[in-house]
Amino acid sequence: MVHLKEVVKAEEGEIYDIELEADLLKANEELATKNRELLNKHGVMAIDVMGSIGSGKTTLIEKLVQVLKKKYRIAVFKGDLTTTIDAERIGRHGVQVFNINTGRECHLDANVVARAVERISLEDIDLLFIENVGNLICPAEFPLGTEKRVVVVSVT
Ligand SMILES: Nc1nc2c(ncn2[C@@H]2O[C@H](COP(=O)(O)OP(=O)(O)O)[C@@H](O)[C@H]2O)c(=O)[nH]1
Ligand SMILES: [Mg+2]
Repeated sequence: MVHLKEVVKAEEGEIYDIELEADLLKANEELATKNRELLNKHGVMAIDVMGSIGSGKTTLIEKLVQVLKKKYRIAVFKGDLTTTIDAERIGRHGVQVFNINTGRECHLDANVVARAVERISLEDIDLLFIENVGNLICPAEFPLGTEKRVVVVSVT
C-alpha cells in the first residue's frame, strides 16, 4: 500500500537564493576559465573525477596512477569534507597528493582548486587528477577549469 499523501512542490520565486546562486556560479565559471588557461599554458591535462560516495573514484584514480605514472608526471588533488583517508591511499602509489578539505561544502570549486594549483610546480606536472567530494549532484554545477570531467557510476 502507498502512503504518499501529497507532493509539496516549490513554486517559482519560493526559493529565496536564486539571484545569489546565479552570481556565485558566474564567479566560479570565471575562476574556472582562469584555472584552465593557466593549466593549458603549462601543458597540464586536468581531469575532474566526480561521483557518489563509494562509486569507485579513488579506486579508479589509484589504478590509473599505477598505469600512467611510468609515462606521465602526475599530481592528485583530493577533495574531502574532513578526512585525508583517500589522499593517503593515493599517496601510497608514489605521486604527489594535495588534500583539499572543504569543511561543510559538498563540492570543490574553482577558487579552492586555484589555491591548490598555486602549491604545485606546474612545469613538473603532465597530468592532474582531481577527486571531487563524493556527491553526484553538487559538483556538477561547479566547473573547476579541468580539460575533462569524468563521472564514476556504480550500478547493481
Ligand atoms: N567490485 C568492485 N568494487 C569496487 C570497484 N571500484 C571500487 N570498488 C570498491 O568500492 C568501494 C568504494 O570505492 P572507492 O574507490 O573508495 O569509492 P569513492 O568513494 O568513489 O572514492 C571500495 O571498497 C572499493 O574497493 C569495482 O570496479 N568493482
Ligand atoms: Mg574516494
